[in-house]
Amino acid sequence: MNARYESAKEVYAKLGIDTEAALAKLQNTRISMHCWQADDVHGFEGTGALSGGIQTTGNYPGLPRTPDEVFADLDKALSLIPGSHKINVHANYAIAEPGEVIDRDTIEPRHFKRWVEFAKAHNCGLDFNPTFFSHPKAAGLTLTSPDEDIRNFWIRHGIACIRISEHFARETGFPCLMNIWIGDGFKDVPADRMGPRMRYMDSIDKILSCGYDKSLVYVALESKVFGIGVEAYTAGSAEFTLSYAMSRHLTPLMDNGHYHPTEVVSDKIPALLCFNDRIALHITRGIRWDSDHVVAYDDETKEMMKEVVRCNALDRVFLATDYFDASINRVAALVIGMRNVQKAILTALLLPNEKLKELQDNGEFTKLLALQEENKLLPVGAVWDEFCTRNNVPAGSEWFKDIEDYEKNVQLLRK
Ligand code: RNT
Ligand code: ZN
Repeated sequence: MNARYESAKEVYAKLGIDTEAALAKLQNTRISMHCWQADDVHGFEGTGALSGGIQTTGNYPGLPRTPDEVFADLDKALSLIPGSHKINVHANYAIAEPGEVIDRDTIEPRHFKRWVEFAKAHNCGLDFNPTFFSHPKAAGLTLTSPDEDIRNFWIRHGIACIRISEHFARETGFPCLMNIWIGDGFKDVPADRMGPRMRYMDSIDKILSCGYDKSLVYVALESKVFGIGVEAYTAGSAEFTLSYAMSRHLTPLMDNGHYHPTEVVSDKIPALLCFNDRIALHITRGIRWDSDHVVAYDDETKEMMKEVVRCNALDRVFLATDYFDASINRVAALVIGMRNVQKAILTALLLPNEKLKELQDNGEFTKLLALQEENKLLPVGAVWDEFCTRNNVPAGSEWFKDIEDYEKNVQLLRK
């Protein structure tokens, strides 16, 4: 018996909060861990630089060079993250047979065999993302291109990805979220804002018209306000993607790095939950811009998770991490961000949410503020450590020793 946990349990019990119930809910909450933090979004195609207006910065040693090394790193990360999760895979992580040449429009489920094996071995689900960037045909526009050949190529890619998503769901037993995000846009003031959006609409309509099992695959659409090189205009703006997703009964996806800096996704979550059965999140941390820093246990992460919990929507929100920092140990980056999302969920689960709502409804705003502020120092850390221990994962900062060993014995040997 852990004395710290027992004492925290009592503190919470006095507030009417059941720590065991919170632990059970956290145990059942899967977060989709993005594979692409492992290797700076390179993927396995061996093609050139990252494009699409996203960027990794930094050159920390230990970058994995092969699929084997990526899988080893993901395995290490999962071993330090409590609970069972999902892995979020991008299409550019396809693995061709030796000597086989594949392109984005010819990928098939068999090219992701190792991802399915990895997921099964780790009791993970799999989510999927078409990759509409880092490709010769993505030098300009993709699904919004006025060039029919280019547009058709990317439509074929989208359809290929739906097939792979169905396969993932069947193989793992978990529905697969397939998220469409394109970096299409313009550096400077466009002459035609509607044309690209109409073509985007038509392209996604064509992808979806391939037909798929909606109980297996949830198609999401992610918005973005700008990207590097597309500062003036993006086709997939918030209004476009939300309207499209809702009109086609898809799942809207919000990445909290993709809005104007004073907008907060925490406030958008309950708004979208009023109208959508399911929504999806990319949890990230922007510093000054969509910088994709590792998720911290910060106010907005906590506020977002509070909304998911307070709306009783843990089973209606697809949670995923999305960031890429190449300036620190990449495995540690995965562990830190995933654990922080979990800590934020736990923090939300350990609040007297019903009581606080009552205070609001009764107009008792002084007391509401007082309690909200005092609640910030409740002993959530002791409950979190208990969660880690029960899941056979190091508690506190103990896990970092593993990273130091792994870095020394594995990552730094990759020259
Ligand atoms: C880019 C989007 C998108 C990507 C991944 C790699 O700004 O956030 O989700 O991060 O597709
Ligand atoms: Zn994202």
